Amino acid sequence: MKTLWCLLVAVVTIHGAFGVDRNNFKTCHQSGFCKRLRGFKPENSEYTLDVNSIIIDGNVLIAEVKTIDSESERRTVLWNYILKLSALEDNTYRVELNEKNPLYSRYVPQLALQRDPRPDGIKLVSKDNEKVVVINTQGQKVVIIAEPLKLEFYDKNGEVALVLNENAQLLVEPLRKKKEQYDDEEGNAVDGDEEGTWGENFKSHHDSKPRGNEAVSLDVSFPDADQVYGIPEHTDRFHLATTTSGDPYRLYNLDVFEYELDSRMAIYGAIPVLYAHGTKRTVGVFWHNSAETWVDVVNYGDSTVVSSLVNLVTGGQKHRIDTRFMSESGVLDLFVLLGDTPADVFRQYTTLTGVAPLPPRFSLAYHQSRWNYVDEADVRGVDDNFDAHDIPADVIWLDIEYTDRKMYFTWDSEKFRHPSEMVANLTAKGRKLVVIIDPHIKREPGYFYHEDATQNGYYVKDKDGKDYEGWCWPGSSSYPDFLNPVVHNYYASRYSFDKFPGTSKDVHIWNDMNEPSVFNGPEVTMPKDCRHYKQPEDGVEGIGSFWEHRHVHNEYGLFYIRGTHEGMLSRAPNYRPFILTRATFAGTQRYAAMWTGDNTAEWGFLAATVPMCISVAISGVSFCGSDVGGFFKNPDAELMTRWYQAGAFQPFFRAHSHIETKRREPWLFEPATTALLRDAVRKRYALLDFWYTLFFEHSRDGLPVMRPLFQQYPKEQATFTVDNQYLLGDKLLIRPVLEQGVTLVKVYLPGADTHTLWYDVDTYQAHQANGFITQEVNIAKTPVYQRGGSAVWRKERVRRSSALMLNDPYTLVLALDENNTSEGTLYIDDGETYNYKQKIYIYSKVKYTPEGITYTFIDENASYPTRSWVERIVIAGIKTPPKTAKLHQNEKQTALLMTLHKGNDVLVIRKPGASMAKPWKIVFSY
Ligand code: NBV
Repeated sequence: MKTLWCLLVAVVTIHGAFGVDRNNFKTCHQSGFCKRLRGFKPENSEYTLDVNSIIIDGNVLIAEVKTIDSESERRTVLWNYILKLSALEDNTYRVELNEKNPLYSRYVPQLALQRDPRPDGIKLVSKDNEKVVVINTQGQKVVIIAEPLKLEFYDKNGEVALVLNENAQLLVEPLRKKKEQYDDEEGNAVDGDEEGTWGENFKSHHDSKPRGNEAVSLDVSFPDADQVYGIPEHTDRFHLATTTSGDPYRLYNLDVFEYELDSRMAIYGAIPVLYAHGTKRTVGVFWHNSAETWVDVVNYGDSTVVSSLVNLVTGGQKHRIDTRFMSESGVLDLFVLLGDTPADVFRQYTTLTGVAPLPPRFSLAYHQSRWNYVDEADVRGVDDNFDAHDIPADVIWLDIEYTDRKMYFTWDSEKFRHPSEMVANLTAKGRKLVVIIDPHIKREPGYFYHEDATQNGYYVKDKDGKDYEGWCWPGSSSYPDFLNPVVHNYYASRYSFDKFPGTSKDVHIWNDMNEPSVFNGPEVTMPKDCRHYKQPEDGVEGIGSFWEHRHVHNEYGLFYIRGTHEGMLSRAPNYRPFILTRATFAGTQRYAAMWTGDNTAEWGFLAATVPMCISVAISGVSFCGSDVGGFFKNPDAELMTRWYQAGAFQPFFRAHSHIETKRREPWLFEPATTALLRDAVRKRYALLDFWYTLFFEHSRDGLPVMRPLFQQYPKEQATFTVDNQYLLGDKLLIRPVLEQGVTLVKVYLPGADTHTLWYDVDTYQAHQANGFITQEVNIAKTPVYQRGGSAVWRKERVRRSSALMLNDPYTLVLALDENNTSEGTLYIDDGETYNYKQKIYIYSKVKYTPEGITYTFIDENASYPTRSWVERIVIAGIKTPPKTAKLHQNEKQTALLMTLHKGNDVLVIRKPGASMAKPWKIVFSY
């Protein structure tokens, strides 16, 4: 039966109509709680605060909340809850609501937060029968209205910024025991509960729901907001759409075969953070929940929202957005990020969930992948061809076929007989290998992993407590329960060099299929009633002694990559690991980079890479990319070229393709196309140190590397909906060509009110920011602009890999602003170890004024013995060129040569020769 099913999948893959099979995935209507909760629209919320119960304990306000049957005259109390409001560092509040005496504990994600959030102070300002007012140390006020319960969060100007339960959609379904069944008049067994409470069906799958209904829901309103963003991963545009017609946005990690564009369907990742932005302020909410979640959005400014509704709710005011989170289970736990700028909220989110640690430098370079490089000779050929065609490359990837019949941590002994030699060949040129390791384990007698897992009970259990068996690449498979610390340790230990022979510190890891993907499971994933490890609690047995998969689903993939991370750190403690993951959740950034999964070689999918990656970037995961060229189907030369050009300016730059596509390494195209691909890759390498500096700064400030325009230009309304352009840091503006056959593109240049200049990086032509310009684009052109006022460091020498560039000289590009100044930063270290933690690095600032240029160390007590020096300085937009320039370094002075170019506004200082290991300055005279 299983073999037949697998064959069917293969046949559909090859011959079936292209596109997602929507029947495999639930609509809101087919998802019991989504249907139930969407229909829940009480006029008034039943939740009421007991003002007399309030206590303040440290930074937390604790109070009792009751649901009250308002219809009954005696105001019967239906259920008792505890509300907690905590004031946290960085202008953040946390709101938790749970039953006072729950039947079982409810699941709280274990890995999303980087640590226990740090407290801020809270002060009770006033309290009467109607409301309670508190403030944090920033003076930001929260008003809790008692009946019906409502929480208003104020901004620093004293205006309401965000309201919880304004629309009475707060709900925490009480946990209860199943009633005895009895027979109804027709003789059917019924339990007196609403249909579906104790079990649901989807297609041929039955979900046994042993705890019954346990959903949570809350509405969040954002007065004055123009747009909301976040809650990836979806293929929809960047600013979220009103969901009143159609389904809400769904967050449920799923392996969606041939996913479609412009969709609110769930795909591989789920990061439940949402931001609301308008010209007045930016705020955000982080819904701390790992269960299946749906999010509704109503933007009263959208033309699709009927005007009567606008009038009814907002009195005709169009700047307002209502949202609503609904989760199948878990605790109601919401973090409120009070901003008030976009950068503030993005940072507040990473203060909670962490930042990406400094990646190894090679991982920011170009990666070459394919499903599959078939054997060692193939890998060798690909590696050599990069050199033969003068195209830099840092990493070659091996997909699932390198293993012995999809048994991870093994090699196919025919095709990969000498993995160590293969790796050594790559590392000789400074290149690395990445191999795939998936979570599913082949149930193969004699396979050590399977044997160990079966004997020691490492697998996730099915609803009856037996090892769960699903179907995946290796055939019959089981799934280790990474929630169990013992399993986590076992899995991590598999990465030690003796246990995974053929690997070295230069072999890094790709974790795919970690949603988890189960071919024959409901919605291609694990049944929700599977059982996971739960830390034992005294006296708790039965249903309360394990977590169900439904509680932890969106966090499973994160548990997995955390194990990988741990394993790689233990195998080589001083080397920074690189991990790529497909499934994401809040906190993923602390362990891995992500990519957008199995896209298609079509223009729309190229365009989708920008909104998809900026959405995850503002949700903490800056290290994002897509399969360059498209995974399914064969790109033509133009699409391939545009994808390389776009990918060269996105954080994770990897070409990858499906096993059934034509081979498409860069040299397999016409020479003219190969030249364009080469050029795109070289552009990436020239900017590697710029990328590396951005990631270093992200590790310190938690801000996105790839930024939406509104982050830097928050008052400029036109930026709010731009999702075909973005910024790298605050310096480069990228407008990749995402359309077929165009010779002109429109580019929005922000910053008119501050007289910002944008310099075309290819020509140094300056544009005064003033909204849209039309840019000519031939097939070689990617519109990239450097902001006037910024300095960007480049390395122009072509090498085979980034490692060979380590000590290469720099070119400094200074783009001047209207005051004739510019500045920028640079981070330098060895690119691969943790020695930077011992202050072995350089973090420097370069500053240009008409008097001269200074290069100083920001972190004065850190240093790194770089052999790099300054080869060239380009000053764009210079109005009065100096007559002489003198370098001062190490108590020596050297006169420098300069040439003036292009309408006399580009000055080039030739071979200044300054060492980057020590501060220096250049002094001009006029
Ligand atoms: O491991 C094979 C593929 C991989 O190439 C791709 O990048 C992943 O997203 N994998 C999915 C499994 C199935 C693809 C149809």
